[in-house]
Amino acid sequence: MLIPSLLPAAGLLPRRRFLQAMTALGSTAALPAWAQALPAARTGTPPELRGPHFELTMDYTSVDFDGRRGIATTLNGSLPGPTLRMREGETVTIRVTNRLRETASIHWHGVILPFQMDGVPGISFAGIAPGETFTYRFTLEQSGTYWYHSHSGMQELTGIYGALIVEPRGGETIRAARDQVVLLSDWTGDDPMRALAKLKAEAHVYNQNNPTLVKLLRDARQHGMKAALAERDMWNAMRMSPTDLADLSSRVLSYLINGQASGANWTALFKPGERVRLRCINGAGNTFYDLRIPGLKLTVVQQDGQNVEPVTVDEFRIGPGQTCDVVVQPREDAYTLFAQSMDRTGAAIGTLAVREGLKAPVPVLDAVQWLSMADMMGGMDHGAHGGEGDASAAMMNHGSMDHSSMGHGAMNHGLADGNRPARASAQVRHARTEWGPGSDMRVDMPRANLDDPGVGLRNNGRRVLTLADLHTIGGPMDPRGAEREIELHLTGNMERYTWSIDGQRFADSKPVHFKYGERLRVILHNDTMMTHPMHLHGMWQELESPEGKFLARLHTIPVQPAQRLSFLVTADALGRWVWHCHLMFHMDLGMFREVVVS
Ligand SMILES: [Cu+2]
Repeated sequence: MLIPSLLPAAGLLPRRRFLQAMTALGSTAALPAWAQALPAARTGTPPELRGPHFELTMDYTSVDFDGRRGIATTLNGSLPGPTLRMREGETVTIRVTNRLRETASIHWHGVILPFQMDGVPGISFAGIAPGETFTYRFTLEQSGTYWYHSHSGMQELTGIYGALIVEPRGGETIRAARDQVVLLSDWTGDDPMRALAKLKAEAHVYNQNNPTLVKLLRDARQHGMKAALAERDMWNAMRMSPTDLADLSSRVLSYLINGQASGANWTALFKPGERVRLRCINGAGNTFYDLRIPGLKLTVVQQDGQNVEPVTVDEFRIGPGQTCDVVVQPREDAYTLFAQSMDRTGAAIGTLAVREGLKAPVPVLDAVQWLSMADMMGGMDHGAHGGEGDASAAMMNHGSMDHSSMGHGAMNHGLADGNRPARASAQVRHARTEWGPGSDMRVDMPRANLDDPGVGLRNNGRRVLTLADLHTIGGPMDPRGAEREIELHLTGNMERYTWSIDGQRFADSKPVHFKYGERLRVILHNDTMMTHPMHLHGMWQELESPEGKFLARLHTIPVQPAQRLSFLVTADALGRWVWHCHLMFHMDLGMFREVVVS
């Protein structure tokens, strides 16, 4: 049984914030008078600025993405903002001036720095008030491909982001004749806050792939009408959709490469035979991209700024917040850079070519794959129930069972010294707060398979990168095992369009505490049907295999539906940090925690 919606969800949106956003940004339907004369944003490969001193100014500009017009918030008039090049070991100063009508901020995503420079309003600092300039100053202790973005309101969705490249102290070890930033993002044709309000009112409003009569008849032909109807009954009983892959779709989003929609055909140049490094960054507010370049192998050399043992693939999925550097060696005249959205409603498309004006064939979008039972329930053996129509909601633990006897808090499973488990515990501990309206499903038998490329990429005939393929060169940063284990559950209620951690929104939560200097293990357990790219500020997340073997140092970890994974953290950064899902709406609605290191 599901908990029924008790309130008209749209009414929950704070009205004041909604009005503010509407006034500040206007809407695409009718631009306010003040916005009519705005300069157009510069798009395409952005200008590059070199350190150690940088000046950035936020202001409003107009944009037009293949006919989808609107007002963007941009940096130095450019979308994406300038690419910032810095050097490892350098102390940089970045002066950010806010000419917007609202408080703004910049967060340096993946950069290890003092928390006062981290740029999260209300946690790290007060934010940058309209008309003010804030000076960021920090020393770079790392190198690699990173990016920066606003951490205020919906400014990231409306254009405040750019690439940040830190050159290694000892020179590049990744050999390439050319180096090109490929910054993927998305643009809401609608005002983001209005799109959010629509999702609150009707969670599936932008889903273009909901099962149709045509698909029912096709399934019935293949599997028989009884089985086809049983499957639909099951999804209906759970009040969920097997195609719930993205909250927003191309109905309301334009998919961009370096600030250009497909019609602009953004092009990167090369000479045949050259090794070309593509620094792929996903700066989208909502979109997971599946990127491939038909005809070219992609050698992954860096993930989240950290060099990895090279692995050659045909395709990789990149979620909001993640970066992935690949080296390619093109020999023909032109190739299509094809980044389809995870829900297959559109793609960001560009070209790699020996000169401007060329195009290569563009693949058709892949067919939509439905979420599987494993995405729903994890590792149970469901064979016995298939197609019989008895896959009821109760069986899947949708709130009908009494779990009051399982009152484990998810936190503070302290372990005595000398009793450091080599691997994460497999026993699922749902927090008490998960039995509430904030959570509409709980997975009791999660899957731990890190070699799953995820829905849409399974068995597609291409070699697809998975988390299990990533091996950061040099191994873990800290040889110690975990002294303590924390388990956090990613939760949500699709009917109400709410997102939370352990069933609690940020507003109702207490900070997570790390002890300064400790090495701890964090288990992330996804009790929803969506993939959440989880980003921790200030410290690295060192992903491990289910057997407890170190895999990769990451700032953003995508956790698939019904998946349970773990990583180690060294709490070596004092102060107040945050940890959140990098899907903007999920973050805004409460899949967000403060982390205090003391
Ligand atoms: Cu999320």
